[in-house]
Amino acid sequence: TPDRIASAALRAKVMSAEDAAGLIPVGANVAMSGFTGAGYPKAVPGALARRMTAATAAGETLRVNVWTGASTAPELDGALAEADGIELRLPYQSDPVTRKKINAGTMEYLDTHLSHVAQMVWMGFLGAVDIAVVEVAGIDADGRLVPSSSVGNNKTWIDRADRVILEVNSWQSEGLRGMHDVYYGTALPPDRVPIPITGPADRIGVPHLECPADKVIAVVPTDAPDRNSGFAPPDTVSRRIAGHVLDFLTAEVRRGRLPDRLLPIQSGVGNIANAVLAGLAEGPFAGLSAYTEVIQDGMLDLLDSGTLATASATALSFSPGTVQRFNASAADYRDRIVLRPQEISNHPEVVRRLGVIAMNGMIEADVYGNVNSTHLMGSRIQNGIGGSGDFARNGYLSIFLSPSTAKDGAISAIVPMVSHVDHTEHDVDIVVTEQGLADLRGLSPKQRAEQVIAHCAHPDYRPALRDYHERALASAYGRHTPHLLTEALSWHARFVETGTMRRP
Ligand code: 0RQ
Repeated sequence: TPDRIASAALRAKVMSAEDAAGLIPVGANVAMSGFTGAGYPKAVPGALARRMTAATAAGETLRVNVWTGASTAPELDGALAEADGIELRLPYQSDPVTRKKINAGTMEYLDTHLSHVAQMVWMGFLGAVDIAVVEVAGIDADGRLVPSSSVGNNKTWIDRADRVILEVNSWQSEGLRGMHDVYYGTALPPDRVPIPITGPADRIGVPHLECPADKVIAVVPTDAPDRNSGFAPPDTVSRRIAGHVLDFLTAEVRRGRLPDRLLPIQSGVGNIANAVLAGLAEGPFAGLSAYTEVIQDGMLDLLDSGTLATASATALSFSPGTVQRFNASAADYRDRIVLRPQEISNHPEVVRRLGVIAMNGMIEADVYGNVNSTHLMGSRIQNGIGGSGDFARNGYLSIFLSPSTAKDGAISAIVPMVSHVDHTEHDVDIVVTEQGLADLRGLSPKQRAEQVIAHCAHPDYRPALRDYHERALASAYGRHTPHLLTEALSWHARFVETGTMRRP
């Protein structure tokens, strides 16, 4: 690891994770690196969690607020949540222990659009960044930092923090050097200028992070892999969903509403998104581009096959097998992959300009096209909105995907009224389940309901949805978006009471 720390000034600050964690004050706003299990600090959070547990045993309380790029890993979110050490968490998580504490009401969680976090910090809406803990892949002799497998909010964390702890992870591939594009041109209103990206792979910044050496209070060498969770091989349901999306895109090209090479694609996280990417590999497309936030296995396969020419993102999130292959040849991808700060990878201005095709998973949609991406039964958080809103509202096409049922059919993903709204009917163009695809563009609410019920609902729930819609049409207070107010959320209530949305 000393090879990775070329700056003598920073090499002098090398210390253990325990010593570094000891520098984090009680109650601090701690801004950490990490995005979808990539590029998060591997050692200091665990050491901080041990300090917290020791404090509790001694009758004291040591809690901090934790800000990140997006989701991290058991070594960060899991360890700190287990130690009951997080007062408030933002902006996205997918950790089981964290989820449990949030839903038990013992941890505060602020679920924010990922592109908004950096500007919120610059505007002072969230308070001061007391300390940043950032993983890098190396430190150059002049003190410049080589970013790691995600960029996330790291530029903002380092710029705004009073003190910075760096973890230098020698597990990260040296081939990452030069892949990043860190834009230092952002400003606050009224001094903003256009973000000069007109093509998905444009480079507008520098390949490193800048950090004054005197801000750095500790440097901790590590050698540990990213989370690298695996993907389930596409099953029948996800293959069908992918098939509907591909048929739709092909038809849009035929109708002249999309170019042959489509428009830059954005794909969410998870197995279904991965299956859609696998489907693209089998389709007729070549030379495509991606303007997205995460590059996962499916996208790397597309880059390898030439289906995808270039990909812009803020993080790499591979399975254990794929990351080995990638790390061994990362340098070969430098001209095709650009990793940017998340405020740029998800920037509404750029997403709108490029005309991104946004494809994201959802928990449920209602018959009128409102989408819930985050809450189970209206109250229990699953993960968070992540970047889905950044892309959905501003994309050229906004597509939401889900199996038509969850929990072995006990839950319908198509409901009379969503129990929580992340993406309003105004932000949703297409809803897809394994049953089919509903194209909601240009349709009134009543017309949308017909499409969603006919094409997306599971046959077991279709008659009940039709019945609801017909009765609402006949007797609702208003007939524009007809609802039966005392019944609209009764499916969710029934599930909470009986364990199924099915009628007895
Ligand atoms: O639960 O894990 O207990 O089995 O939700 O569902 O079907 O495996 O689908 O992995 O694609 O996740 C919306 C959560 C879908 C995800 C969501 C339960 C289901 C299962 C996962 P189990 P699936 P996916 C870019 C974009 C928001 C962030 C986003 C997500 C679990 O896509 O977090 O889009 N999106 N970011 O059983 C009860 C329902 C359910 C349900 C699913 N209707 N009721 N449970 N589940 N539907 C990436 C970033 O921003 C970083």
